[in-house]
Amino acid sequence: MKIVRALNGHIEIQKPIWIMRQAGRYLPEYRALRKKSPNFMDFCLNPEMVVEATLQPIVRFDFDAAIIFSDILVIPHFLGQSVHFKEGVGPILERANWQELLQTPTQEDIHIIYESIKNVRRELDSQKALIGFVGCPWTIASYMIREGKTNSFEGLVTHAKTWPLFNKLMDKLTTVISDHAVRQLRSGANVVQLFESWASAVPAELQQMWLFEPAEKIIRQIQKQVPGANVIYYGKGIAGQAIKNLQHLGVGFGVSQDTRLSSLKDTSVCLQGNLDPQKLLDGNFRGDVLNILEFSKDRPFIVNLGHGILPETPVSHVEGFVDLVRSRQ
Ligand code: 1CP
Repeated sequence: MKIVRALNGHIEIQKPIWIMRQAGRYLPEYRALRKKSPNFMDFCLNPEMVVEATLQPIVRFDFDAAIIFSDILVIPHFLGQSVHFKEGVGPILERANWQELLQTPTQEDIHIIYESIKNVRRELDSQKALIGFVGCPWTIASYMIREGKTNSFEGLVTHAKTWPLFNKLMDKLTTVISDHAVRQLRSGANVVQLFESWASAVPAELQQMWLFEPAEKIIRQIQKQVPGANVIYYGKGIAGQAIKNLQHLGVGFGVSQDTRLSSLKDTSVCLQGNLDPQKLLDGNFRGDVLNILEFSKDRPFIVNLGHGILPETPVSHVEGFVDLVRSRQ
């Protein structure tokens, strides 16, 4: 598996490629499938639909990896905080009974996700990696503590600092997220990606406590339970600091479009990403892709976007992107 080899420091001439959020909103076949299950959480917990949605981008683009169709917010769902997805607004999480939530274990129905992983692994070409994923504690907590308010991040950090049970919630999330990652790997995922999508909302003086300490605990727990596990840490907007703080753990790092690859030229870790999703949408991505390929030619690297693909992206642009990467021998 090319992606696993890259994560283990191997320099591939033709770089492996997959796209964050590749199994979703921009694909017509996904939208057709999704219509059959109006409730998004039901869709995530329907093993047949999950297998189909996971494999759709592989059938179409022959990516080097499939990412299991799920969501980072299955964790609050299985901790008993109900999650709704409102079209045009995003996820809305209801007010929870926090004392109870902090004391109860994750509902066992979460095993449906592990069944789906087993089923995908059986159907997927053996040369292609299956990626499992989790959201990191801060990113998940930032949705949980908004309790029904919509997607404004204004005042979130102050809210978190003054929220009486915030540290307890972060500890609980660290434990259940580690467990979710381990169980995905044990079910057949070859790689696990940690998404810290809202990392840049955290002020510098809180990065250690809210981002890097929980991430280190999760990664160490994964490595203890699954020796040799392949892990990618994606912290949007903070790749440089993440590498400084976590590189001793031997994981790969996602790089969002707001970080210049040249600022990371001295690192030897496996990097992933960096193409601006807006450029893929607009179709003016050729120069940037060539720069990424030039930067990565002597290092372990996974071609990807810097963040998730935008829903309006034309399928033909994705084809052009893949062809360009594969045309480099
Ligand atoms: O109606 C729909 O189809 C709902 C849209 C959707 C989809 C397709 C949501 C709601 N989640 C997903 C799937 C999803 N989410 C995947 C599956 C595989 C894939 O798409 O390839 C993954 C990896 C995620 C991860 C995720 N969910 C993140 C982290 C990654 C990132 O892009 O930063 C975050 C922050 C979420 C929260 C979330 N879930 C859904 C929405 C609308 C949101 C808010 C962020 C956003 O607008 O995407």
